[in-house]
Amino acid sequence: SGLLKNKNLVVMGVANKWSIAWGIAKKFIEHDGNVIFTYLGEKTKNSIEKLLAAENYSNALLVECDVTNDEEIKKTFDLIAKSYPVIHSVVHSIAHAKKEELRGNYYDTSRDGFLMAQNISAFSLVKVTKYAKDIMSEGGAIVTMTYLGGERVVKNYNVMGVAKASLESSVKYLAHDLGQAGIRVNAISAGPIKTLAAKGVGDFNDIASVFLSKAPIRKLVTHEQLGNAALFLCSDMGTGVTGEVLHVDNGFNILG
Ligand code: 0WD
Repeated sequence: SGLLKNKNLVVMGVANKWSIAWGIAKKFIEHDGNVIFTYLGEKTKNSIEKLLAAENYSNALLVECDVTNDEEIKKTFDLIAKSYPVIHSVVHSIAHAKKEELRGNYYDTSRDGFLMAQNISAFSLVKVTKYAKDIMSEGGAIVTMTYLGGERVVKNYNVMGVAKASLESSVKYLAHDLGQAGIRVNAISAGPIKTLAAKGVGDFNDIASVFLSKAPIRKLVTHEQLGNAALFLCSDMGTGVTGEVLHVDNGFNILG
């Protein structure tokens, strides 16, 4: 049977069928997990409902959650607790920056653009963790999505790279906070994959073609591979792993 049998998992950040979060959710469903979705905006809710109907998984709980709003994050987990008094995992697959700041020079980043990227892409994990942990009474795993641009300079990634550095550091501090509660906190550092968010990054196609020609395994990573990594981290296979940034990037990060 599935590796997630009897586990309740919250997936945040499905926007459409290309979303990394959808690849992860499908894998969780395949492994018998009970998946709860949070979404931003009514349009997104409709598209998740369509995706779920196509998977014959129509009874999922869907909760609206704008992660810039503390009160809404709290309400989200209060509402989830009414149907699922215990959850075992949260997948945070959310990021946002101003499109015009994902190109050109980093020094041109605006103050509000910097704060917005940090707010949505990094701080949100902190608040989500704060409210999720209260219903993770059996322990479990929190997983977020990051990118190499948080460790090194990747052309055009700019303000989002700095937000990912903050996110990866938050993963370590949160892992430290919650280790004794049996809650593991990890990040998956994904190779470039064509999604709506990726389209916002300047010259994304160039980033993808350099990746294709140089990664030790000369392929783009797939949604399924990212789903499998999240499955590992969120299942009992992943016990012992916390505060980690797991690269699922066909080895690209080892190159100098
Ligand atoms: O190459 C890639 N696509 C990579 C993505 C490589 C490595 C990492 N990642 C990361 C992203 O930075 C992000 O953290 O993976 C995560 C998921 O991104 P994705 O699957 O590539 O993109 P997408 O399908 O657009 O999902 C991100 C979603 C938003 O979509 P839009 O396009 O509408 O901004 O994050 C959600 C939203 O659904 N989101 C929010 N959710 C709640 N509250 C908010 C918000 N304020 N803002 C954005």
